[in-house]
Amino acid sequence: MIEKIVSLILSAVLFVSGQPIPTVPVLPSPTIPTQNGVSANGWLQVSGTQICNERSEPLVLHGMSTHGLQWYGQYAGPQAIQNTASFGANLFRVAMYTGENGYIAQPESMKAQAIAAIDAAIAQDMYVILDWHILSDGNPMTYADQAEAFFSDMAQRYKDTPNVLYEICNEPNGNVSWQNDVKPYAQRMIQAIRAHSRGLVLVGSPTWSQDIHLAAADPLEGENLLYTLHFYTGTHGQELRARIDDVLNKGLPVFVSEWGTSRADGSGGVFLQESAQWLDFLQERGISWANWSLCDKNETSAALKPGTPADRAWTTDDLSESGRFVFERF
Ligand code: DCB
Repeated sequence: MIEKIVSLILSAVLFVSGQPIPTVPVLPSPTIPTQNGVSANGWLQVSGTQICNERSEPLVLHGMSTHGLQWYGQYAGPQAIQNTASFGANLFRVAMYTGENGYIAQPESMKAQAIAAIDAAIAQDMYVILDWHILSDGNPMTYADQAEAFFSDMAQRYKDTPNVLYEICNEPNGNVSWQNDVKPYAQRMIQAIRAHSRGLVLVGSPTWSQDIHLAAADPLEGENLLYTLHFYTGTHGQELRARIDDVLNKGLPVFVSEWGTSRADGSGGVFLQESAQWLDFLQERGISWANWSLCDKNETSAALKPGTPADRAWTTDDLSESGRFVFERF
């Protein structure tokens, strides 16, 4: 509203002065390093249930997740990432699907795209999650060999770069167990990553990364590990929040590496009241989050209006209802 008034006054002034009339204000760019960016905070570490910076001060990360790089790769490019940073995000999640014509089908091009996105986020002083986005391949063990080679390579590549967080399995689902599948998979990936990097490692759990209670009952050994909890505010509520508190009370750290303002299928709603309740809950606990997703797909969880170009600055006018709500919360 205030923006509308300001832009109206601006238009009137410029009209009188004979200058061209801008329709909507353009965002500041490029992003300058901020207090909550990597240059000010350095390597992250887990202390108790909290993420801390290099000086052991608590730090919370907020940002966007891409949609699948194989479909919406343009929104993982330098301009889109800069735009996201300009709205105040200090986190960017690069969702590299394994199935669905992703990494397993085209490893070289997917990897190149992921690297380009990570490097663009680094250039914006952001923390960046490299997400091995298992979904239709519900059991992470299915492509454990490929995952191990990939993470070993990437951890080596970014071993001196404090920006990168490693999310080893987006959402295990279907007939998969923590004890027999996800935990042994995680142990393997952690070993592969730790051979090179001390970066944070984010670990999923069965039922689309909702079963953190199963993980907490049989936790992983190691440093700088966090358990991911994913939710969609039109589907998930109090039950998952209670799970988070139980896990925190056990002293284990939680990271919301994906959540949406929609139903769990990415559509329906948007559920903004429920979303506000969720974000307040996370904020009270200092839990970091990334929102699904930065794309213009015709689904309510998408942050951009259909047709929004990826190669220019965005104004709030380019954001969907979900996008406006989420970007406001950065
Ligand atoms: C997760 C996935 C993510 C998925 C979103 C929304 O899946 F990590 O990949 O994104 O949540 O469902 C959706 C996109 C669609 C796309 C579809 C397939 O928004 O545009 O067509 O992926 O690639 C979840 C999360 C939770 C639950 C189920 C799914 N759940 N799921 O609780 O039932 O089945 O994808």
